[in-house]
Amino acid sequence: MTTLRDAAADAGVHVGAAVDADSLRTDTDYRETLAREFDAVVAENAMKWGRLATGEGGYDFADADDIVEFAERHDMYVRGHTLVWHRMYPEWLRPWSRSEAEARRLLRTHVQTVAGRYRGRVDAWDVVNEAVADDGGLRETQWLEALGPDYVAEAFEWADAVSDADLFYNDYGADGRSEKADEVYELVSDFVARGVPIDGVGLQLHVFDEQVPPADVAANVDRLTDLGLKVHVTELDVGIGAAVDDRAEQADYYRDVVSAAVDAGADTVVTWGVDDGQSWLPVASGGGENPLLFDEQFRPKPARDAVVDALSR
Ligand code: 9MR
Repeated sequence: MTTLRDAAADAGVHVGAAVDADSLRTDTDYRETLAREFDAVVAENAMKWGRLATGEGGYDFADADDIVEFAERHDMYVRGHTLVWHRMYPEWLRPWSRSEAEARRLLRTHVQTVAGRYRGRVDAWDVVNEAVADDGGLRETQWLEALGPDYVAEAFEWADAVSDADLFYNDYGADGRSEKADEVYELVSDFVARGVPIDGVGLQLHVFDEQVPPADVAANVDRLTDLGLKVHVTELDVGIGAAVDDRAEQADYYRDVVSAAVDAGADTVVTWGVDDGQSWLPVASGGGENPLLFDEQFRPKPARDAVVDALSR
């Protein structure tokens, strides 16, 4: 049977999954499915600041290291997620209670500690995640408030100084044609024009309220690659009962959207989890369920075969 991994290798792309360090340690099916079917990983949570931090200035890299070591043992491409985000950061940080200089020093030190530690081992970093607001402009975050609008570009400069990974801007709701997709396009076009060291854009592609037309994804990938940027689909999942009605429709959508993205030049496709038993989707949003390529028993679903098809054409 052709695995996802085989099909991706033939297509010259990576196919990955977001992983959880505990499952990797404790669940044999999880480990075997991941190693057999995927050639790329991203830590679903283990590289977020709030998970890494042990106290002011302290770090515990055990979970993140386990994921990277697993990837190395199985010859996998590693996406790092994420250095700068407005969520899941340590409670003690309180950027709003700091001077601008102190907030900048703390954020820069964090970016450089983590990106520096994994130099040569993480292949692509989501340097900044979800900095664009849903209704336009930059999202009002603690970082915008503390540092001003240049913090996004600064983060890329800081990461570039210590890392040889490809540096990505990653966001949701910017996958196809939307005002937010245009905002992200403007942001990264400006970075390219100004020589900010950005290498790519991550389109999350969580599909749980309505389908993003594959042709729109292709058009977006096209215009981003025309800027000279790489494009990764970074967090793909497709909720049944919301965006699609059943497994067959889910498979069709996976096939169409993956082939549209890859044909337009996306070179990595990552699903936000391995199996339906462990997805953020049902709990977090109510926007459908069972969104991934393997069921709770790690049996391949029609969607998995559809992605093999999409990559084999
Ligand atoms: O799936 C992740 C969930 O387990 C975490 O509780 C949550 C907060 O850290 O983040 C989820 O992953 C998000 C990702 O980091 C960024 N894009 C949206 C993802 C789903 O919410």
